[in-house]
Amino acid sequence: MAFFGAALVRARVQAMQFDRRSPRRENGPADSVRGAEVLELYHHGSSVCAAKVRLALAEKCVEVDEYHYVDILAGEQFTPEFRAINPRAVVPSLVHDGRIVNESTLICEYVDETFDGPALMPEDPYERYRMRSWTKVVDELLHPACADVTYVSCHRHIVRRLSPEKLEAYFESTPEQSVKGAWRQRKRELVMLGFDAPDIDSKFRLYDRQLQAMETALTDSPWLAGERFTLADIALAPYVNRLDMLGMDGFWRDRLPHVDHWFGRIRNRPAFRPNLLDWCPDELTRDLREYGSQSWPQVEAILGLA
Ligand SMILES: N[C@@H](CCC(=O)N[C@@H](CS)C(=O)NCC(=O)O)C(=O)O
Repeated sequence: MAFFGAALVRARVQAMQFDRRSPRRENGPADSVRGAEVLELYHHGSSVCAAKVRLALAEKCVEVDEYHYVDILAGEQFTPEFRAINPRAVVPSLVHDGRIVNESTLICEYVDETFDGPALMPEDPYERYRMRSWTKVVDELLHPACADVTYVSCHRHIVRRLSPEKLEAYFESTPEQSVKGAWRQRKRELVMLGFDAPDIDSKFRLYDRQLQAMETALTDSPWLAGERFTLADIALAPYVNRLDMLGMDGFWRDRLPHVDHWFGRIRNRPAFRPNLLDWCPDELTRDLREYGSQSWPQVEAILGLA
């Protein structure tokens, strides 16, 4: 990761011409608990990692001063300006008074440690370990699987609306180390081959196993890391919501009652709708639902539910 002087970064950030679209923006908390410093978030409407950070900020009652919408399905993440902030060309990035904070899990911890507001990490070291076991599994396993699941079920149809030249540029601009290792090649496979992409079934099964692990944990306690709502719940919420937005709640409905109940409680939190649904533009919400529902019979077959 590149580090820059705060002044240089501030100048670069100010020079950037990111579109500040804010579909139906109503970011929950009315009162900021911060001082005068400036908080900026680079994000996208269907990014699970960005949704995680928006949720953490809202649960913490921290208000963002400037949202920069980076359309990752149109290639806006590949500009030199954005790569100066996020060298892997991925959202989200938080810029706090000119200081860049990347990696969604680290951003969430940074937010919790930096600002006042409800604590999102347990005090007790063992409980904190339990919380981090979930955020680690998201980073290492669930997020890479989710990228495949999302692309093959929906996003491949969206990026294929690009002209052949733009699609080629979209593939070639993707850094090798991006969403995960070898993402440039994998993205191309997922877009061009769909459900015939090598090893795609295993990604849906991995997702399913993680939901089952959640079911086991939630049998013993109301929240993933124990008695309290923590960054573990915040980390998993966008991934369950992703399946829900794809019309794939069959992953857990009538199968995993504790996950169902947990997600119902997550959905009822005031921060949920503004941060996990409303930032997704209507057309993208429709695409996720329609393409996802069309893919569901294949997913059911992969999971052995059909
Ligand atoms: N490890 C990173 C992963 C971020 C990531 O994968 N972001 C996705 C959206 S959820 C992205 O920007 N993708 C851009 C692309 O596919 O080119 C984090 O947790 O922040």
